[in-house]
Amino acid sequence: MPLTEISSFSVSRLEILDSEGKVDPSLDPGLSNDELLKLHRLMCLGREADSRMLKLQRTGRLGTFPPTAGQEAVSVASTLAVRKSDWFTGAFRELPGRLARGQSFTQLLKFWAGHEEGAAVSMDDRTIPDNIVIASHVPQAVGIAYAMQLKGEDAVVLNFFGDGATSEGDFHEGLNFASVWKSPVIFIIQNNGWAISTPRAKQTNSATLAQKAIAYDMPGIIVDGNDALAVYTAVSEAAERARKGEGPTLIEAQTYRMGVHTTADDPTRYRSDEEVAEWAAKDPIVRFQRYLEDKGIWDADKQAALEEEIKVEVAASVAEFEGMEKIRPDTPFDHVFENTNPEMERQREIFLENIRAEFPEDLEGVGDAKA
Ligand SMILES: Cc1ncc(C[n+]2csc(CCOP(=O)(O)OP(=O)(O)O)c2C)c(N)n1
Ligand SMILES: [Mg+2]
Repeated sequence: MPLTEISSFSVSRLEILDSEGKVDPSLDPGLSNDELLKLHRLMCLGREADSRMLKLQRTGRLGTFPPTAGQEAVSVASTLAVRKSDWFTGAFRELPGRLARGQSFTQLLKFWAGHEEGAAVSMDDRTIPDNIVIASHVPQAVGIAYAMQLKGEDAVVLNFFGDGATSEGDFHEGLNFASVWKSPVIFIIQNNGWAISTPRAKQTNSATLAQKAIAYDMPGIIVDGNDALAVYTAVSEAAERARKGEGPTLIEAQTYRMGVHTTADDPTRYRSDEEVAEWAAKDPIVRFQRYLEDKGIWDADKQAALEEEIKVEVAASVAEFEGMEKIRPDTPFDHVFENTNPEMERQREIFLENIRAEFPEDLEGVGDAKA
């Protein structure tokens, strides 16, 4: 009986802009100047919005949230590579992509302030709110894609999640069925090397995350996630395949979160200053800016003017957010079931007792709790 090789595989990595911002002309996706400047503006907007959120949280004006600085290229370039009629399903580190998608910063602030309106998106926008339960939105994204197939629409679904999510059963179940049904999903792993304090090496023994696509017989590719052009190219190709009925793609975007996991985390306890410095030198925005300068369409004065304009825009959203009516801290209890029940009310009362004891100011001027 011969030993026959049934399958073999390789995994490729795409980088178009190096860390100095030098482009490989043979791979340049050829975006127009307007498209390039829009991409840059949205990455800068994401960075400023994120930094304002951090200040709001540190001064007690916003709840816990997961900062996105360092990961702007993945979500913005992916979003711009698909159409408005496609779907956007993210985890919780896609603030810049959400802004690129057209969600208002005020609404996103409401979301992180625990205001239910922040999660009330119109289905016409095809942009699903943040998903905190790791990987549970992967099968949901496949379900949306399958529905698009049944309805005969050519819409594709962007589905973002982190490296840690690839260890969850939901990830594998989602990929399996997307491939069986040839559903139009683009799975994008934001591989930032860490799942809170768990490093990538302790997450999986696989040499790459992209190779997990092989088992499900779909294309898997690694991209430099801090290179907006590489992300744009990989997502455009995946979208084109999906629209032709050729099924899903898995993209491993290698990136780094420059800040804390969430505002409740202290990363100095588990990662080194050297590692952070190494990634700071690969900043996706600085790199893109150099590329634009080399093309002769950008300079330091234009950058300063853009940053000023964005600061004003972000400040206006913050002012709108801060002007909104104060919400009762127990409103989440209103939204668990259509009709409340004794157990829910018992838990609400325990919650309110704790608030009364520790944060009585949160109950001032918000009216009575709903019974
Ligand atoms: C099912 C589930 N388990 C645990 C958690 C707690 N948790 C929140 S974020 C996180 C790590 C996620 O890591 P990764 O998927 O790499 O995303 P990143 O935070 O790096 O963007 C964990 C374990 C959760 N939210 N959901
Ligand atoms: Mg991670």
